[in-house]
Amino acid sequence: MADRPVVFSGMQPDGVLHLGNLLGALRPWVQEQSLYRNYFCVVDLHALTRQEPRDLAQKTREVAALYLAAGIDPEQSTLLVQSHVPEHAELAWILGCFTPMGWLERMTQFKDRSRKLSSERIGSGLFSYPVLMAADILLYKTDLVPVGEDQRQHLELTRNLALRVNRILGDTFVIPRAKIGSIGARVMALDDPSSKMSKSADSEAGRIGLLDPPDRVRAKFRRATTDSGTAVDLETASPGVQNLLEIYRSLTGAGERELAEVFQGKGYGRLKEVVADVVIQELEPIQRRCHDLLQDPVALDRLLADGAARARGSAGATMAQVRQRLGMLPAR
Ligand code: ATP
Ligand code: LTN
Repeated sequence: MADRPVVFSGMQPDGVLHLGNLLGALRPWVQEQSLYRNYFCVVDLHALTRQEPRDLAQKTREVAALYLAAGIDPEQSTLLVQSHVPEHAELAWILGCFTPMGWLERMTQFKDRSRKLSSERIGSGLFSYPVLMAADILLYKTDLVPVGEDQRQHLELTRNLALRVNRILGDTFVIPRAKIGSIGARVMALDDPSSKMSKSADSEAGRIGLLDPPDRVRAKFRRATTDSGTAVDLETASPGVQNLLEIYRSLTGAGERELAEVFQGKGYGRLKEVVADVVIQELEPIQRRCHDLLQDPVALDRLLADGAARARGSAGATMAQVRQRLGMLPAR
């Protein structure tokens, strides 16, 4: 067990998880969890950067329940809440002292988000968000970080930061690698295939919530943006149609030839129905299990407490090493 590569990943409890989160991250985590020593985190401190932490405790439980419902096995993987392991925030402060402002200024996610807010509403936490993410990853000497395509730039910053600190302090951190799938790593919004499906977008119509009932899923797919064409291949179809085909491929494992066999000449109305069907079929058992898990919050909290205790073992060891290399006076 100890010699398996370490995997770390997380999601913010700032809304209901959606199909993009499932296909880009959660499903790949589940599919490969037996190969690695895994830490799957609910990153509640990151969610504070949205500055409207409504129902944080409830949403934290809900994300944890969805991890489990989708197939994360707490025997095989450590499931933790970020704020239960204070070493995350401590290492983030230290790493922040070694992070050039210019690196953070280049982050496209920061630029996108801050463009939408007045400067009074941009907390410095939003700016240093990637430093906390680097701390999450480096704390566990992580080898691999399975994420969606949108996180590639944050991972690059994490690697550069680890290299920089290793140069200053001597070899301390493992240099992690992003693990981004070839299908499902960028699910687009159903109502606007030029932007990714997102928890925080204003329009509900663009995302399929993992807890959406079947009729809502079907209605959203019916209204999905397509066009008046007939192409059902991944090269020439319009972005909205390609997105539907990608979702289908990700859930069924169908190859490009099969896409043509299933959908050629059927019209986009039929494509939407079939994709809605496979999505509903995928979500049904997840929703059932999630509902059951949320019936017993005490058991869920206990499981999260176990996860935090396990995580603190590794996190504490890394922090002891970091403090010693920085020359901090040990507390007696
Ligand atoms: P927001 O859009 O509000 O920032 P989010 O939906 O991106 O939120 P996160 O908690 O930031 O949610 O992301 C959790 C994981 O899901 C990350 O690994 C991220 O890369 C992945 N992910 C998010 N959106 C998509 C998407 N549309 N397609 C594929 N993967 C995604
Ligand atoms: N920034 C990530 C969430 C996140 C994360 C992490 C992902 C926070 N810490 C560590 C992987 C590893 C996002 O998806 N928006």
